[in-house]
Amino acid sequence: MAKESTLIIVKPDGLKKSLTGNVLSRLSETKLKIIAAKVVKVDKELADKHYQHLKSETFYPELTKYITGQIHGENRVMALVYWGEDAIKKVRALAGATNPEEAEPVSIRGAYGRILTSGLFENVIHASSNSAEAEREIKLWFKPDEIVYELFPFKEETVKDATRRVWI
Ligand code: DAT
Ligand code: MG
Repeated sequence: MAKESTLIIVKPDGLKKSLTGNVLSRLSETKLKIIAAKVVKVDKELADKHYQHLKSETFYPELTKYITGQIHGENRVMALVYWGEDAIKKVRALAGATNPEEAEPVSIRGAYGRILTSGLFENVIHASSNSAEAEREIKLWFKPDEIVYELFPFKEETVKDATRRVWI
């Protein structure tokens, strides 16, 4: 199996419950490398793109509320890219099943997840499910300069008269 990369998101419940350290400790068991990390405020547009394959599901409105922080009053997530041998499968195994009730009790979702009254699975982390999804998701959440490895082909653009924020 070749080296591959995977996207992990510590979701708003993970931040609200101060579980970031616990999640990263569990992930360090994999011996994979962290090659990108940042804290992100998720807007509806990013939520829709990230969960584009689930738009027709009955739980979709709750799911976008969840990832944009409207359920926890915590509009922050932590996004990370892990890289190494069999990264996608290793991280999915540590994460556990999508439904926290069915997840192995020692998995991240089994230990820290729960099912909300609405029926939504509040399951602490997202982890890419295959290499095509991992590439799509990493490109959605990170710019080339935010990742320490050159994972995917990129191009350079010169942006003229662009406005950006700088420290005063
Ligand atoms: P995963 O996150 O394990 O890849 P997914 O991509 O199918 O699972 O779904 C994305 C998220 O949506 C999942 O983490 C929790 C929620 N979800 C999925 N299936 C659900 C269901 N049947 N009922 C409630 N929430 C669900
Ligand atoms: Mg998925």
